[in-house]
Amino acid sequence: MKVNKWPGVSLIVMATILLWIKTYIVYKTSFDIEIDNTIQEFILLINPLSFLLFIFGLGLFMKKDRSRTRFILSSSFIISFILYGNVVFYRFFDDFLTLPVLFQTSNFSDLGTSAGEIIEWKDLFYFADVIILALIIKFKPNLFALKSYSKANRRAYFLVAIALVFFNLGLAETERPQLLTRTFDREILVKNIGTYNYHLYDIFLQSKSSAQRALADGSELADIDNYVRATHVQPNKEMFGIAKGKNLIVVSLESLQSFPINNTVNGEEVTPFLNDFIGESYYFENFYHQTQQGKTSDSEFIFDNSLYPLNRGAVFFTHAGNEYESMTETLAEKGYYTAAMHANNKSFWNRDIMYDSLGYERFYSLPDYEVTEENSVNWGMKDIPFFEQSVRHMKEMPQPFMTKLITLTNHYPFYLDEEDELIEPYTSNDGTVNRYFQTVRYMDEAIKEFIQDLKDSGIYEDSIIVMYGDHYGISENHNKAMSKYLGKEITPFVSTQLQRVPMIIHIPGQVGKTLSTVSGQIDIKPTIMHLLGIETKENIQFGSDMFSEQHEDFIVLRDGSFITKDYVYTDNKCWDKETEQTTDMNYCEPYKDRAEKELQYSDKVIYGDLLRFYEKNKFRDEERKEE
Ligand code: GP9
Ligand code: MN
Repeated sequence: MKVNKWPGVSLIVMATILLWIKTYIVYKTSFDIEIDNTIQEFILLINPLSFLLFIFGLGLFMKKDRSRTRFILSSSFIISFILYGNVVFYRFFDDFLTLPVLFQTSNFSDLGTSAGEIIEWKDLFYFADVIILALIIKFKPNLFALKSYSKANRRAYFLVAIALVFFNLGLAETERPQLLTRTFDREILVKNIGTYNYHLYDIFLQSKSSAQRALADGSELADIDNYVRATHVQPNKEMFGIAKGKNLIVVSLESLQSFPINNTVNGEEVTPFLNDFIGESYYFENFYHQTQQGKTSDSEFIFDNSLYPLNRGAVFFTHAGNEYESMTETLAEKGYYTAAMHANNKSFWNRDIMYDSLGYERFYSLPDYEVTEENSVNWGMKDIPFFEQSVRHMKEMPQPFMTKLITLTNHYPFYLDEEDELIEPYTSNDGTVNRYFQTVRYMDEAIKEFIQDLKDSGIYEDSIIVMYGDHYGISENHNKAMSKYLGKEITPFVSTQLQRVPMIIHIPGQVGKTLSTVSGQIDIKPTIMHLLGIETKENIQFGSDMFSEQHEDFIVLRDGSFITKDYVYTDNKCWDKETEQTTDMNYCEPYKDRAEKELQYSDKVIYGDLLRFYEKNKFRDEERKEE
């Protein structure tokens, strides 16, 4: 009789290999995972392995033959079932399962009616490996006879599994830096860490936020509400309701900072159209982005809620299940048709789920656009065709509507097709910075055509148009080239000033002007709501009307830096705006506590999901009673 040197292991190895191969086949046949290069394909191939080795490896701790085989067979079935669940979900929603979605049963009411259509007999193939395994166990039980094996064997086995985890994570990290802290997109996660590890990660995220949520009881709200009341400023009365009943068109300008505005490269204007457009609009020249790791999604979050995003991760991912009081939802209540438009995967930044929470009625995403090889570059659809097709959709919308368009071409690494290069690149050793001016120039052209299109279709005169830069495009890694362009050293002060992004509000019939109040994305919601004639003083919000005479010159960035009328606090130092040098900390001191408090309060609202306890007027009624 042949002696099996690793008794029991052969069953584990067989179950692992079968399920591994099957998972890879399922990746390739049942999901639409985009692979750009061989390293990505390789990561996709190995990513199920570590998880499977761990789970099946638990069998090594089982002494009895029977319990081990039973454990392996049932694990194999359960894992296959989860995989199959994803396949079915994907057929219907074109997305991977997440825990919150599983519990959002409304999603499944649609699914229930058509379950018969999406589950087929041939789906039994998804369990082929489990069936093979069961047959082997039944007919060749001796193959897996048990002998005890040493601790050393077990240790060696798990060391291999652990090494694999790190190998996989290492590769994934080079392909996608900050994969786990930023959690971009389910497809990217599954592609890099595998569908099983992705579920573990999802469970981890979910339980962390559930715990924080469970510990909150709403008593925290009184302090926060007091703070918001105390810092509330009266909106500008003359501007209140000035755009009442008009459509609201919001354009999120990808990676556009303020420095190219009214500036030149090689003697040519970088944003010729915007420079003119600003002349007939309100332009806020000291307006800061307040985003962190969630980039575009963070700016969207601030825009809709006037709350700060989180310091780690993207709140769009981590707290999509929260109760919010978004601008979009309020507008919908006031009779607006509300839509978001972005020609990308709908699950990028978890938008599909978060937009539901924020109350968007419709999300025009990738399938709503005709995207071809020719009209795409860099991250996807080019801005010009994107705007063009978006206007076509807008013509079909009931009015008044609120729509948010998210541009994409001016995204790192700033690549363009030659025919779209309208100006020469900048000349430095840094290709990123050199190209940035060209992609910004392209964006300017796209906006020009967009505005013309809106005019031609008669939408322009009935709409207010709000455009803002979502976050920086040029990071501090490019200080050298930026220093050459700006002709000065990039100190932490200059870096902070570079966090300014354009903010443009165009109101038909208004002449407009340039305003220099220190403001930020946190102010967008109250400002727009007032223009549309909607009161916001009953809300928990950290921004205020930028048109108000009382609007304070004070903005807190998400990293704790802040900007006042005359000073900038960053890098633990206080800087004088006039001299651009560090100055006595005493000038910044009075604002420090406040900046910290704001961020903490905002975080509390999100972590504790406090808005679910917030009843408008409740605190005010109590105040009145006390009076
Ligand atoms: C992706 C787009 C870009 O859909 O919004 O995201 P970013 O990397 O800028 O956050
Ligand atoms: Mn962006």
